[in-house]
Amino acid sequence: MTTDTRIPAFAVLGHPNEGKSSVVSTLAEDDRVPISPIPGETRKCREYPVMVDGKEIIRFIDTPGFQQPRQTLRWMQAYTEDTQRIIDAFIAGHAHDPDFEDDCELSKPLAQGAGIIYVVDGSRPLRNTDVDEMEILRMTGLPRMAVINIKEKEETSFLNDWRSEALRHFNTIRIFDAHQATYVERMDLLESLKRIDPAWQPALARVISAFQQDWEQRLKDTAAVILELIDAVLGHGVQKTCRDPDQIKAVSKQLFDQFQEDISRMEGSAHQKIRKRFKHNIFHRALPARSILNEDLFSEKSWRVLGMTRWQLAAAAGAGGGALGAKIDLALAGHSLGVFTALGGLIGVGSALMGAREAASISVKGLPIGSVRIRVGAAKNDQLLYILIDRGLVYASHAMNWAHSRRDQTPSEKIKASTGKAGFTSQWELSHKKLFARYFQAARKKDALKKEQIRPDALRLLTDILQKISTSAQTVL
Ligand SMILES: Nc1nc2c(ncn2[C@@H]2O[C@H](COP(=O)(O)OP(=O)(O)O)[C@@H](O)[C@H]2O)c(=O)[nH]1
Ligand SMILES: [Mg+2]
Repeated sequence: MTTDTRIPAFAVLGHPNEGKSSVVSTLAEDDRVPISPIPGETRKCREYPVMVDGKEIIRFIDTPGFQQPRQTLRWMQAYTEDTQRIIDAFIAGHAHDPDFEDDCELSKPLAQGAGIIYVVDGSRPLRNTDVDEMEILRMTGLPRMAVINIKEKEETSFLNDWRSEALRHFNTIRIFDAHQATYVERMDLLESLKRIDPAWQPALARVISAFQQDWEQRLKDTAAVILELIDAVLGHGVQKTCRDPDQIKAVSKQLFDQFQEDISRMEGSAHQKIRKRFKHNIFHRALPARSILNEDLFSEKSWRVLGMTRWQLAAAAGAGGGALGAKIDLALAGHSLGVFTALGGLIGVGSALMGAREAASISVKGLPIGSVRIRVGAAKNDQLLYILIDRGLVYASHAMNWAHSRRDQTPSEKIKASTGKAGFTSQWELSHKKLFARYFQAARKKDALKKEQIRPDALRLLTDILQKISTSAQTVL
């Protein structure tokens, strides 16, 4: 086959309900692929092209399951004419027979020379009809791979039967868990797909490298989204003028709440950008129940688990400890004592939450007309920023490892439990912590030049972490 210029196309075939659509969805990273617990819902083939930079690089075709494998095989075995044309002849001979509607439909991409990915559920016993299906596919003479999708993870006692039978009919066999597959596992599958036919090797090698480049770009873009969030947060503050001294406490509280809400909203939209970047367009997968991301950004637990310890913060920020304490700028004209008490009451909440409260600076400035302007933000406490970075990285670790076929809400098996400081930033070596501390400082001072100087290193550090997350295929927190 002269496939060098053609876009590789793979028909995903198998018995109804074995996970064909799940394999298509995960491999094509397309969450539009309908997946259903009801067997036989797919009646038409549907193509899912994979686009990189606006160009189609490979195409997966979802198909209906085999309907009459036994009779189809009998017909094929009895067919004595031009074997090159066996699929066309089968379709022509059964086009109007409703009993073979699905079998004809699934044969169409094969008639056009698509490669075959045959999906079986390896957690159930092998049956005669399975052997028939495999034999049909062998008789097509097309390049083919068997994918053993184990639906019931604990059930592995039939695997050897499947493996030895599949070996008799397929060029390559892979165990692939469609619902749990990570980037690395998808790439491994494509690597083995390369081996199913030498004629397809160059095209598939190009597909793999396009996938890899695209992935690297996604990681870079994710790092940029996280840093842009930091920029936005460092530029954000809310303020209000208050004329009645009795209202200062209430207004301050209101501003604090608004500030927190704003930051949470900004974080939410950054996470959505990351989610989209990993092609999750439709489904909002609930995070695993114990994920730290289920905690509010300003919750006590977020502040305890993520970010850095006080010592680390102090070390990162240098001698000053400017990152530590609350910077409460009370330039008051007149009623200083009252306001001070009010604010003291407001922020004196103790515990780790104290850190959250301290995250924003409050300043109360006297205005000529006897009123005061209360301002909350921008964030003066580096901890908030490290927590945002940690949460961004944690979110990305989930987004990049959600198989597109997963539509349920059960937690991934790859989540690690943890205690104590468990984010990424607390693990950074000191030079990295200092790098970000300098970045925050430059942003606060609105020193654009310095910020731009540090930016590439900051992005590189974040990208490296994302790279590590993606190759270790581990979802943390
Ligand atoms: N737990 C689990 N369920 C799966 C897996 N693959 C498919 N399923 C489920 O099996 C059913 C059929 O899957 P689908 O991909 O639509 O199979 P198809 O009929 O062969 O296209 C759906 O309810 C899927 O959620 C898997 O690897 N693990
Ligand atoms: Mg299906």
